[in-house]
Amino acid sequence: MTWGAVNRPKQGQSISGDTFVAQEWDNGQALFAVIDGLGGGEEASFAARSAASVLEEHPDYPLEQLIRQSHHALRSTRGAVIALLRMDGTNKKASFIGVGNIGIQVYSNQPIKPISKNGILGYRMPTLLELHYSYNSGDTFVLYSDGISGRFNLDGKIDIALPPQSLAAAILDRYGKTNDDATVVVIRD
Ligand SMILES: [Mn+2]
Repeated sequence: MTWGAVNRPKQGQSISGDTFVAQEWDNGQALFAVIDGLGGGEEASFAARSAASVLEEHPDYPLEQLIRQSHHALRSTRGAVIALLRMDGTNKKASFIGVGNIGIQVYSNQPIKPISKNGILGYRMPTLLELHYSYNSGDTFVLYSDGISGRFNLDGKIDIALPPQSLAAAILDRYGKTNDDATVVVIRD
């Protein structure tokens, strides 16, 4: 499994209200997330980091439990939206839960079209929907915050065969909005 990530604040800000999590283990398991704290600056960053801390402390917990625990941890914050992806590289299985507006695009011959439920960690929990997929060796998963234009997966101008870090940087470069924090995580396995 290889992955790459970029996260930059909106123009004129020094702190990004987005964050990401990327953790891998020797047994082929990995956990990835993109988290967008509501608003911007310090308080958004604090909210996003609070959710990231929950994931980093308990990366082995079931996805639903991680979402619920993050929801509780964010109750006195601005709130955040999240997309959470667990990969099992040994068995080529992926599971996904999204709450709120984080995008995911998967390049695969398998029909992998994860969707998120509307909601905000810390404020409004939707009925959680955990999705499970089998993927093929070499498939590419892209998680991105709403500081990235969703056009990137439609107009075919990005070479998705680029190595993950280069692909993440290319997506940010071409499709990043200057008026929002922007994060891209690319995983290939
Ligand atoms: Mn945003």
